[in-house]
Amino acid sequence: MKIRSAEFIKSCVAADHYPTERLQEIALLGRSNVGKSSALNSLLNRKGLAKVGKIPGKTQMINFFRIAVSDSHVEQFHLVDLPGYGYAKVPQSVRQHWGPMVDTYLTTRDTLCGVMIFIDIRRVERSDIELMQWLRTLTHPMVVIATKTDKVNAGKRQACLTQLRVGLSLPNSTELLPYSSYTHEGRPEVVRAVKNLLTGNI
Ligand SMILES: Nc1nc2c(ncn2[C@@H]2O[C@H](COP(=O)(O)OP(=O)(O)OP(=O)(O)O)[C@@H](O)[C@H]2O)c(=O)[nH]1
Ligand SMILES: [Mg+2]
Repeated sequence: MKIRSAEFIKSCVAADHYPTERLQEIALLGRSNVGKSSALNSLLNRKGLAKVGKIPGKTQMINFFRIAVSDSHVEQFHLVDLPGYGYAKVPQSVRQHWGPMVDTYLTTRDTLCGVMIFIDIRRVERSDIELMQWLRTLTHPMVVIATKTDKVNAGKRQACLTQLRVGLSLPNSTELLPYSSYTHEGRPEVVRAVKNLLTGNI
């Protein structure tokens, strides 16, 4: 699946502002600062398309991107970059707003065909476990991405992935893909997973 173009469409907080264009959507979910926006850019090979930040809480709205690809099964789709959850330093007032915003998106958006959940390969936190428990009740097709693999020695990767699978109680049927936005490690596998979500093969 070759990326032909990738463009930002709009940022939204409320459902009545979501794009009306009915393309299939894949949402990127995960803790603040785990690297969702960076992954979106690196997967698409577009630096700066989604805003990235050193300080958690960079993405504060629901950001829609239109992606066009060369592929026999898929032409266009949306990637949706969501604000992160679970970072204590984000003010309570802001966190209270994000919850319902993301919840509304995930529970009402009928073009949503899958979610990519980003977890730091180095640790599973309580907020990750809570997110997974809640997502299971929504039954969206999902893949889990273990991010920032460049932070872990190659020799320790497998142990970290096993720990992550156990920590999240992930069944073997749920894909767990290692990825680094810095080195692009795991890119072909993640792109394949995106295609599988779009074509209903996950
Ligand atoms: N080492 C390493 N750092 C990364 C990687 N991906 C992202 N980062 C860094 O992690 C920080 C957060 O990245 P973002 O992409 O903004 O994270 P986010 O999940 O979108 O965060 P929110 O928008 O706050 O939810 C930035 O300083 C990135 O440079 C990675 O694969 N490896
Ligand atoms: Mg972000």
